[in-house]
Amino acid sequence: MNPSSRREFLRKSAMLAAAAGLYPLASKAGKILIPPQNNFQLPPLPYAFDALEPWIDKETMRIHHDFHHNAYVANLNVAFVESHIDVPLKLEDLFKYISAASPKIRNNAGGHWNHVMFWDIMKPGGKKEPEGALLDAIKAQFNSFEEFKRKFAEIALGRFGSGWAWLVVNDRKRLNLFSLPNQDNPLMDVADQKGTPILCLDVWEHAYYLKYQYKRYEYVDAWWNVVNWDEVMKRYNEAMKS
Ligand code: MN3
Repeated sequence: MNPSSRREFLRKSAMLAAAAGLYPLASKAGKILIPPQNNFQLPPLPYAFDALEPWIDKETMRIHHDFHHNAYVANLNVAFVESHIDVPLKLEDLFKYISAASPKIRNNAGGHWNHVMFWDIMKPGGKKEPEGALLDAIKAQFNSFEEFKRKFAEIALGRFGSGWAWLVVNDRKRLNLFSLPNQDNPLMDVADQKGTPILCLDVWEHAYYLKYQYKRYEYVDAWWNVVNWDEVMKRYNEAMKS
């Protein structure tokens, strides 16, 4: 092995070790005290199940949070026990090396993290549109807020099967819109487009089928009424600073 390919080999090995929780995610920090089967817990929904009515119905929210999201959390804990690796301190760290983890960890870590973000970027009675630096950036890149919404909806509707639509700040500090399949997210090394997510939309059928059936376009259209623009602007400003 020549010196440069040896360096590359060592670099990749270190990344795999980090993904496996060996370094520096957990073992350097000492023993993790929480029992592994309970490392991840389902956070409560930040509002009542019926808070997003009439746009997203109570029953959909209850099932989505208490059963779907809960299952990702439960399965994630099981996946770490099965894999015999330490649990990372932060999922964001794990995502950088997720290609080295099992499909069960990838799907359920994404499922857990994405839903926490999804609940946070929604709220009842929020602003109708963003303001300040984010609105300026949207207008500069998409011409108008309406045009941005049209493009975002197009991406959400264009995702074949299950997945998410994402708005991110990319490494050039530009906004970018795309969708990813299943529970993948833009922080994962496997994602074909990456960035810091500031807005996301779950377009799995479980997110809308009870109320909207096959009419995903009606769900996407209604969803704009419950976007928590204060939270999205906060995420935008943090992404621009980092
Ligand atoms: Mn979902």
